[in-house]
Amino acid sequence: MSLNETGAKQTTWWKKKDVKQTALIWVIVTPIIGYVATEVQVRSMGAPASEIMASTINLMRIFTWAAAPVAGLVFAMSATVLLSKSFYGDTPPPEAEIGYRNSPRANALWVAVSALLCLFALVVGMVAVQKDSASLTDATAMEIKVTGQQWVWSYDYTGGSGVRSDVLYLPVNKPVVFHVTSVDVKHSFWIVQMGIKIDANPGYITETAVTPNKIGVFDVRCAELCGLLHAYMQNKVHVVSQADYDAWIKAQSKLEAATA
Ligand SMILES: [Cu+2]
Repeated sequence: MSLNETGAKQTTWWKKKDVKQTALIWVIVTPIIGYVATEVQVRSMGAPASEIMASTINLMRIFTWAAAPVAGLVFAMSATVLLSKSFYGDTPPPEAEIGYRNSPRANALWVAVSALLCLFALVVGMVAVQKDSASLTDATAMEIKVTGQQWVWSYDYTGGSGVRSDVLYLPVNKPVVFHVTSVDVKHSFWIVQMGIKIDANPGYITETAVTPNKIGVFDVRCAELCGLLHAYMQNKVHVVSQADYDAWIKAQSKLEAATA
């Protein structure tokens, strides 16, 4: 207890009922927000099919858990105010007079914590981007040209085969660089479970790279609203063994020779 300037007894700030209530709500909602937000994001995209996706999911978890206490505090303060500060009298309540009092210490703390969180997100994010873009310069990578057009993706396999297809086949554990472009409007090439996404712009070639590390069938989507049938602009990527991939390329080349 301490005395304020009018001589009345004043409770220490952290012993006040509002503060205790806010702290309690904060402690309860923070883990709920963190858990629900990470799990909803992670599960909606399926199991990772590349190292990049695994590290992206990891990054999403870290960022979401770092942000959860901030969201929790905003929620707790709002809930406290909404639940216990309603007033129905004709005249303003006495505490309305002291409602807006600036606290330099609280401001300083808020700025410092925000700055630290931003710095943390920046550094951790830049390290992840650096790591992910390393595969772009891999000399052993195979190269595929990706073309977006309303509303289909097509793939040209370089390396002399001359094969063009509207499904993507990739050998497992082999780095691949995509050269992405569009013939009409802007699209965005996105392999969901491999965690890569890059704009497909008419007149430009953008590049992204990945090493698929799991055999299976995964989703390719367009991630840029590109017209009426945008939602249907999707197909599959089949990740297969090197032998199956070679057989598929061979079969496709024969097919194209026969129809030429
Ligand atoms: Cu599109």
